[in-house]
Amino acid sequence: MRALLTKTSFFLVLMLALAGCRESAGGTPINPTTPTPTPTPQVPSASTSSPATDAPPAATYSLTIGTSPSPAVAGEGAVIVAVRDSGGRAVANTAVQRITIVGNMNHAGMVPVEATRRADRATTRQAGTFSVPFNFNMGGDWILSVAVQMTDGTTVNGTLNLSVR
Ligand SMILES: [Cu+2]
Repeated sequence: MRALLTKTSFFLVLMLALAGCRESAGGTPINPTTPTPTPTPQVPSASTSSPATDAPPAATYSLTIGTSPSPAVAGEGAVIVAVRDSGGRAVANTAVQRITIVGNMNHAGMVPVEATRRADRATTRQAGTFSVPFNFNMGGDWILSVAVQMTDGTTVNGTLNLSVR
């Protein structure tokens, strides 16, 4: 009886693992009849240079990062991100796709706090300025890493070091 139970639970674990694989493969079902592709012979590459890019130079943007309230206090608040173009002008809200913030602290055992929001759900009264709800779950010194995904496919990164009361 015990042996049967063990076998059953092993089978369940296997099923879960397979389901996980399927999910991570983007929903494509695993086809067991697919032949194993013949390994391509490894031709040593003569060139070690990075591949050339034909894309035009990406527009340069800059970020101004702040908090609400300011100065920041422990608890639920918001991170305010203003995106400007190379000329220092605020970008149009539609030029921004998504804002992601990872907050970390330099003490051991800190679990980083992550917040992400679609730009069109983070707009403020000011064009090109976005507000992302963020939980400063403890006081102390924080490092915010902000990644702004632009509609043109580029990502603009910025950091803010701040002290949270
Ligand atoms: Cu902490």
